[in-house]
Amino acid sequence: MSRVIVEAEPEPISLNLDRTALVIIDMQRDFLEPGGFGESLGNDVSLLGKAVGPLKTLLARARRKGVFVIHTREGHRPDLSDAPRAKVERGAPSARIGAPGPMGRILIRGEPGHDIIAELYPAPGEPVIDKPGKGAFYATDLHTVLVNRGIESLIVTGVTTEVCVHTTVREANDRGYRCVVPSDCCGSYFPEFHEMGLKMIKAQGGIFGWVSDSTRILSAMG
Ligand code: C5J
Repeated sequence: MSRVIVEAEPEPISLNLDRTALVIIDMQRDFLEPGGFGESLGNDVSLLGKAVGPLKTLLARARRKGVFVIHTREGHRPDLSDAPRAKVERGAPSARIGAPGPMGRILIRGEPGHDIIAELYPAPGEPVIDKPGKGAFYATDLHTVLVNRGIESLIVTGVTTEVCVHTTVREANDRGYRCVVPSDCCGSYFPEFHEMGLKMIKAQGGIFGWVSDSTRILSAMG
């Protein structure tokens, strides 16, 4: 057993690295790359890009230490049969799920913009969970994959802090996982939402989990 103590708020968290997964949420081209769907909506994608460097370092260390790595992608079937109308019929018609975007149809599986950015591309054998919702547990087999690996703790990273990362942490907490979020390995188009999202996780004695950063996690991992 490889147990480490990670400095975090509201208190240090003890992780058995053999039973910990690094979960990388939705680091997709359309959310992060200049010229993608996120930027076409007027967002400053460099705010998300700040997370790539620290996350790349954490991913490399996790791989070296044998920590289970899992990736997710938000998206839908090309025929939109798994996309609720409430989600599809939102926003300007040209910016809706399934509409033609700058990197292919918006949030459709198999389109270039739906793919994971090159810097964090999944290695062979690392599961990729295609999720139709914001939370990575909703309508996916993520829980089964984690249970089968004996995972009890998650390092949750990715974008965006207050949407898919937050929803996933809440879902994970309800399913009994202990979650730590490295603040520099996630990001939001809205810096104030990023800050508040992290505050919400660690408030009230860690109501949904713990917040740390890549430096403190790397130092604990060794
Ligand atoms: C994610 C979103 N991944 N903001 N999606 O957070 O729609």
